[in-house]
Amino acid sequence: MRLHQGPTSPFARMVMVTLHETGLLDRAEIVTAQGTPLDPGTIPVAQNPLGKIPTLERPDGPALYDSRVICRYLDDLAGGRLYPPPPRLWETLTLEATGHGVAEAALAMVYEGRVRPQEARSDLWVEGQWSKIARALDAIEARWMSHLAGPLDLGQIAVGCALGYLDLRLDDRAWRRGRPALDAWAARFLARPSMLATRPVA
Ligand SMILES: N[C@@H](CCC(=O)N[C@@H](CS)C(=O)NCC(=O)O)C(=O)O
Repeated sequence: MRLHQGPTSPFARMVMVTLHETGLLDRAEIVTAQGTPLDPGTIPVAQNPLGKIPTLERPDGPALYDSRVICRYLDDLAGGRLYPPPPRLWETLTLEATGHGVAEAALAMVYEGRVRPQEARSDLWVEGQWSKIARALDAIEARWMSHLAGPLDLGQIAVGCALGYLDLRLDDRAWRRGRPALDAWAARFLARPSMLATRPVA
């Protein structure tokens, strides 16, 4: 397998953490790729026409994307420990989607400041993205702490990687303020060996 990924991408990190947690890291060649919506750069568009990382090339089938598909594929290869059976599965997938939504909104804020042409930037739109993140983190603090305390799954990995991305790129927003339970969980989760091994390098 060949994984195209980027050292600061929260979505690529979800896949890298899954490789660590499933013990499959040795089976994947890790290739660094970089691109933006304005220029796909070294992202393999022949394998992923959306021009995004992560993308996983497989020896025995078409390339896989996006990160949710890749994580599920890797977990299946490893025996299926990180997606529990229903009914808990529905919680896991919803929490995973919440982590993705936070990462997507954060990436949109970062692209607005770094990639979108100056004259097209909108503070109002950036604040709209932050509102999504703030609401999602409040919901996790209020309703998801017992799930986060349970056995490791892709919901936890997605939330952990999304929070790591907020620390990396939107530290000034101080997401921990007013969310003590999530703060305490993140402190423990970010110290997992798989999270330490995949810390983003800016
Ligand atoms: N939903 C996708 C999102 C992937 C994504 O947006 N990756 C970013 C890097 S963090 C990217 O490739 N950006 C380039 C682009 O959007 O053109 C996933 O989960 O894999």
